[in-house]
Amino acid sequence: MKTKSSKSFVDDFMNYVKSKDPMQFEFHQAVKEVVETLAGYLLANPRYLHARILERMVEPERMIQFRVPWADDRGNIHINRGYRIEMNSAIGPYKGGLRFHPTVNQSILKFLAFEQVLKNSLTSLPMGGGKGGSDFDPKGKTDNEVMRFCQSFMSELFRHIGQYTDVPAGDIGVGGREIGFLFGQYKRLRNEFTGILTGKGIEWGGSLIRPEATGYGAVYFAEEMLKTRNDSIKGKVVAISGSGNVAQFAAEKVIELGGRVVTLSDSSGSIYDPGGIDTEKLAFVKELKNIHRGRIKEYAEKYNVQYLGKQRPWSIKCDAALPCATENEINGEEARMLTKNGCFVVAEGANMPSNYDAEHHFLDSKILYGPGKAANAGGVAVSGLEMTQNSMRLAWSREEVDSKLHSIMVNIHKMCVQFGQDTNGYTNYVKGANIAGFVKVANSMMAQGLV
Ligand code: NDP
Ligand code: 2IT
Repeated sequence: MKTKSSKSFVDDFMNYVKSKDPMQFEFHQAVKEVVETLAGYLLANPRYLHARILERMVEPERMIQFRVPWADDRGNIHINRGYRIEMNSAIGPYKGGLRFHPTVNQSILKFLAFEQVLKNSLTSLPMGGGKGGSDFDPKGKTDNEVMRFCQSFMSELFRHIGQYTDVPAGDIGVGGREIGFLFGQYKRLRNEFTGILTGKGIEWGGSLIRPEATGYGAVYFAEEMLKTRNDSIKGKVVAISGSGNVAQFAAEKVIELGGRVVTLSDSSGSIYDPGGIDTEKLAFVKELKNIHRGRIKEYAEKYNVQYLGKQRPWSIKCDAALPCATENEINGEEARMLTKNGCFVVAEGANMPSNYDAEHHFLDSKILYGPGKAANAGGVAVSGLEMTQNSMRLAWSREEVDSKLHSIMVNIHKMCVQFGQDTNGYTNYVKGANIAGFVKVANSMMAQGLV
């Protein structure tokens, strides 16, 4: 094979990916990041090129798309689209969340599934990668409507999943309530009580710490990055976006470790509480979001703090930023604002929250930048631990699961340093995570023949 430069390798590969699916912009973005950081490694290890491993990895093993008809409380009929992308099963059954959000389409799910493959590999647990969901919008729906939707969704999905095949979980718009309805329908159709979903309730096969795991894990990862500079979260001013599952428990862990959380947000705007969100205020947020399903603006009204309507929280001065809402929620300009205001740690609770410019700005600024597939891997890691407990038919204590989660995050950090540290001592965690995640999957694919 003739020698290519990294740049032309990336260009050729991206042209190949784009020619197949020209409109899948989020998928292109996720693949480009990986290919850019892997190019040097691949050119130095041509066996992966000969085997065309990367070309295989960007092609889902299987994609399922299906009709999800359901009736609202007034009897009106709605039709949504359901999906499951079974991306890669080289190291274990497909594993990854389900997202219910109006923006869900093939591009979003393929980007998430592609990230998931490398993320799951980083956890060191035997999980392949997948992602699914629907363009159904749970906002404003009654519990009964959500239940009927979930039952209809599972009435097709059940034939594609299984404890040894594909094990979905939650993501945006899919939390404990939805997992319950989905599990109930699966059990009814199959007449089988097995661990086919994670994020289940504690009384029926769930794991302690799974709800906390993504947020806690992101903060453990931030702590590990800070340790490399003899620093810690204690005393740091932290801006968090989102106010859902990941944001709530990231905030909880920051508070516990002595940091000051000054922002939260939802898709309507952000709140700025300069004094810091304490445990009591966080309990209000959890009730507001998980039970009343209200808007974050109500926090500003209750505690008389500033509400930044239609704005993201990145204009607020902070030491650390934890984006925990959604993809591309930090653009280049916002990234520059963050670092200009002194932010030097970014740990991504969300998947791909920094756009291409933002990510490159963080790396060029040599701040501590932990990309989603490393920093938010705690959620799927504890899902893996939930699968283990289900297989063993026993349940571990809170302390046991938390300590395993902590070790997994420390280990992911270590692997990122191993593969991502440059000769000047700066760790490019993006490069580290991508190479470390890739190697295990690629070697497994090579060992399994042309699959
Ligand atoms: P939730 O549905 O619990 O919360 C999502 C939060 O993000 C809400 O505050 C929501 O606001 C906000 N949000 C969603 N979409 C948008 C948007 N387009 N623009 C602005 N704000 C938005 O989801 P999670 O907390 O579970 O997920 C958050 C992120 O973390 C996602 O990127 C997800 O992929 C990632 N993640 C989740 C894991 C998990 O275990 N749950 C594991 C690893 C990563 P609103 O209510 O107004 O929509
Ligand atoms: O993006 C993710 O890692 C998740 N939404 C969690 C997946 C899982 O299977 O727990």
